[in-house]
Amino acid sequence: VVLKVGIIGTGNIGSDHARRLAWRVSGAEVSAVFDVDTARAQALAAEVGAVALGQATDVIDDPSVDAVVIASPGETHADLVLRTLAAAKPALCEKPLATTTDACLKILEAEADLGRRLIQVGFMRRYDSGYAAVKAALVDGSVGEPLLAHFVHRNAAVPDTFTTEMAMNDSLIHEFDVARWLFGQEIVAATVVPSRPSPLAWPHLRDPQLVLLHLADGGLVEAEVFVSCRYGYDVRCEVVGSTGVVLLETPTASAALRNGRRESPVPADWRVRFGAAYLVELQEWVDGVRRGVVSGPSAWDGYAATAVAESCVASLASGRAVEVGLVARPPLYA
Ligand code: NAD
Ligand code: ISE
Repeated sequence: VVLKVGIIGTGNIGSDHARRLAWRVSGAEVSAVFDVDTARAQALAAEVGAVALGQATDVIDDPSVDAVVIASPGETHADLVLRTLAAAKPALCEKPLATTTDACLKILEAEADLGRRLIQVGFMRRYDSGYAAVKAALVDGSVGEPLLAHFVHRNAAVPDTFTTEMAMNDSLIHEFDVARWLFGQEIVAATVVPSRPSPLAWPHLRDPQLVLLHLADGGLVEAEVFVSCRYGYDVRCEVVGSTGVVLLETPTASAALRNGRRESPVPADWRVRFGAAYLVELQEWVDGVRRGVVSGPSAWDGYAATAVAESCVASLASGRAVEVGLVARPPLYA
C-alpha cells in the first residue's frame, strides 16, 4: 500500500522533501500540504498532485494522510509533533525536535504513553555515505578506540535574521547529533568560545565560534561553526582513534588541473551537499513506516541534541563550561 504523506511547511526543505516523496521515493505519495503562506502551499500542491488544506491540524487529522513531514520553523515543531502523536500517526520532524528541552520532554512523555516510536528527527547526516563510512570504521575498530574528534561546519552566508545562538541550535545541532551517534556516548558538558568576528559577518553575529564538547567516557569533540565563510558549504569531520584517524572531507565530484593548480568545486549549500542523504533518509523512513517500524533518529536523539544546544547557549552567555543534564533514558529508546 502506498504511504500517503502530509507536509506541514512548504518552504525550502518542505518543498524539496515533497518533490522527493512524490517523484523519487518509492511507495509514497504526497496527499496534503499546509503552509501559513497559502499561495506557496497551493503552488506545491498543484506540482506534486496534493491538496492544500486550511490548517496544520487538517493535514494531521485528514483520513487521506498516513504520516506527516513537519518542515515548518523550529519553534512550531513541538505543538505539531504532540498533535501528530495525539492522532497516533508517524511523523518525520525536521531538526530541531523542539527549541527547548521542556518541550522535548513533553514529546518523550507523549510517545512513552503510546508505548511505541512514531517520531523520527531529520538528522540526515546519519544517512550520508561519508558519515556512514566513518561510523563503520569506528564500529569495526579499524582505528582502535575513538578518543576525540574535530568537526567543521561552514555555511557561505545566512540571512540577517540568523542569531549567534542559532549557530548552536540551528547549525551545530547536526554535529551534536553526529558526535553522540559516532561515539555512542552522550555529551555531558559544553563550552563555547567565540572568535574575533569575521568582518563579513552580520554586525550582530559572533561568527565564527569554537565549541568544546565533553563526552560521558572522557572523549572530546571540538567543533568550529562559521556561517559567513563566503566560499561555499563545507562540512567535515576527523575522528582520532588510538591506532589511526578517520577523515570525512567535503566531497567533490570533479577537479580541474590547469596552470599548475588543482581546483575542485565546493558545494554551494546543504541542498547540494546532502541531497543524496535526504533521499536515503526519506526512502528508509517510508519503507519503515509501511512495515510499522520507525527506527531512524528518535525523539530521544532530538531531546539530547536540543539539551546540548541549550548548554551551548548558556555557555555563550557565561563564558564557562555548562553541564548537559539529561533525564534517565526511557526504556522505549534503549
Ligand atoms: P523556510 O523558511 O524556507 O520554510 C519554512 C516554511 O514554513 C515557510 O514556507 C513558512 O511560511 C512556513 N511556516 C511558518 N510558520 C508555519 C506554521 N505555523 N505552520 C506551517 N507552516 C509554517 O525554512 P526551511 O529552511 O525550509 O527550514 C524549515 C525547517 O527545516 C527548520 O526546522 C530547519 O531547521 C529545517 N532544515 C533542516 C535542514 C537539514 O539539513 N536537515 C536544512 C534546512 C532546514
Ligand atoms: C540549516 O537549517 C540546516 O539544517 C543545514 O544543514 C545547516 O548547515 C544550516 O546551518 C542550517 O541553517
